[in-house]
Amino acid sequence: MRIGKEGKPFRIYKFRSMYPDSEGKGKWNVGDKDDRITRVGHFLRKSKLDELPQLINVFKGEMSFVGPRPELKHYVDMYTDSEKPILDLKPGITDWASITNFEQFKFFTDATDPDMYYLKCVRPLKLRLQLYYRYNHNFVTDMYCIMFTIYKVIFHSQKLPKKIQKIVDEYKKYAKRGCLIMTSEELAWKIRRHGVEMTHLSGGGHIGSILSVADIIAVLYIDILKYDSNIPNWDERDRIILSKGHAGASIYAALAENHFFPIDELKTHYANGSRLSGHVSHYLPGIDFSTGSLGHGLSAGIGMAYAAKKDDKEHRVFVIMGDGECDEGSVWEAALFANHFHLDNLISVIDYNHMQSLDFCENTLKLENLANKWEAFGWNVISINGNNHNELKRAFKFAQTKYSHKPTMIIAHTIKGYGIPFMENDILWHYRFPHDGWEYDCAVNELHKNKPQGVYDPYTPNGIENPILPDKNADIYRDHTVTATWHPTKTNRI
Ligand SMILES: Cc1ncc(C[n+]2csc(CCOP(=O)(O)OP(=O)(O)O)c2C)c(N)n1
Ligand SMILES: [Mg+2]
Repeated sequence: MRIGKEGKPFRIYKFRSMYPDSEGKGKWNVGDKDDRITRVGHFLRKSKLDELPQLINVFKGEMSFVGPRPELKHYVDMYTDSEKPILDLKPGITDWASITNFEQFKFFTDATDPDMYYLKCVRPLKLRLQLYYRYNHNFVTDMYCIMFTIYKVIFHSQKLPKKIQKIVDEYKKYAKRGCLIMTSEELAWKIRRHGVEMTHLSGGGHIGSILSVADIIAVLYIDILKYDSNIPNWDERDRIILSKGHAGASIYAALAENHFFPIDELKTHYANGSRLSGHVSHYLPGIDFSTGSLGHGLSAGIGMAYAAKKDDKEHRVFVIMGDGECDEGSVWEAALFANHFHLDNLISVIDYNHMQSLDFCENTLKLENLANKWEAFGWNVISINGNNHNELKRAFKFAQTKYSHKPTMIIAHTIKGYGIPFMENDILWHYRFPHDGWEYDCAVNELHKNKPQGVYDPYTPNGIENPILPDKNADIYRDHTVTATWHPTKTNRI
């Protein structure tokens, strides 16, 4: 059985290539030395003729000639929100992923655990290509795909269409440096998990701010930014500035997960003498600009974008700011400059969580209507849900339109503390770190409730057994803003 359009299961027709009763014995995935395959089966699989009976599925209306290859149910169950649109299409006999092939058999032959290889090495690229197909296919590309499939089957050619080759090359670059591709959702989860551990161990940091921006950073590092961790200062890399530098742990985690430095070093966050200072430090490979004093990142990014234009360079500059940070006058001076010099190579994001350090932004200094303000300053403005990966990816893709002659501002509506319900929208967690006891135990277990399958938690692989729970006096689910009526620091002025 396979999963078809809109998640409906159907029986797929295939020529048998295995001995009877082989299914379910051992692995789901099959390498070409697997002794469950018959001799004729080897021939059928190599020549791809085992797929031919799927013409019956096509005539029954369950499949198309071209479309994402149908998956087994347990793999479809693992689809993240941004992967689910693959199910909008009828599955097909061939697609970009199947013609890419990328030496699947070789992978499986060498693999001691073919299932793990499928999960970590084959599936990520396959899903990328299927999503690419989902959003870019039309009649002409389908015809091209069919012809290419026939060509490859006859000539066993490794040649690929240019666009597909580009995606595969990107994948191989990752594979070469030992990094198995992650989805942005997986990286976001890891950023959150590292963030909890780093702030817990160091007794410092801004966990609410880290959780708020984790999705933005993850989408940038997985789907958008051009970089090579082997050459951190590569001249053509995209530049990125986390202007809300107090959330530095988020970008440190993304860099470590992408092999800029060892993951173990994350444990030194905030420690004396560590390169991972509490606020973002350029002593680390992959960091373009130190931040922490709010209000400077946009100006620095604009300098970089302006220089890139002057030097005729193709790279882009990304700046992530906080909404509270927009209280700084320097932000608006920079806004004028970027418009005046038509910096369409500059993409900025505001992590619009409506909170700053002690209160809601609107109680501190009114920002509304934020989108109108940036528009009035001449920027291209996109408002989205900044904790939704699909919306983030679409916004960044849209912002990539060159020659618009305008800088782009993505107003990303987020939730401070996102991912750990008792921290969400509670200002307490701007400065407070998860302490020993229920705070740490519950934070970890809340994250584990939404852990994507296949992601490994290096600190508490299975979450925390027998966690300490908050007692009835715990300071939880209360309004901790300075304007809250009960608050001991409430002043008459406010
Ligand atoms: C120039 C400057 N003033 C004050 C601070 C202290 N400070 C640290 S975080 C913060 C609030 C930032 O809020 P926001 O930009 O909304 O970021 P969030 O934590 O909500 O993501 C402040 C005022 C600072 N780091 N820099
Ligand atoms: Mg904020």
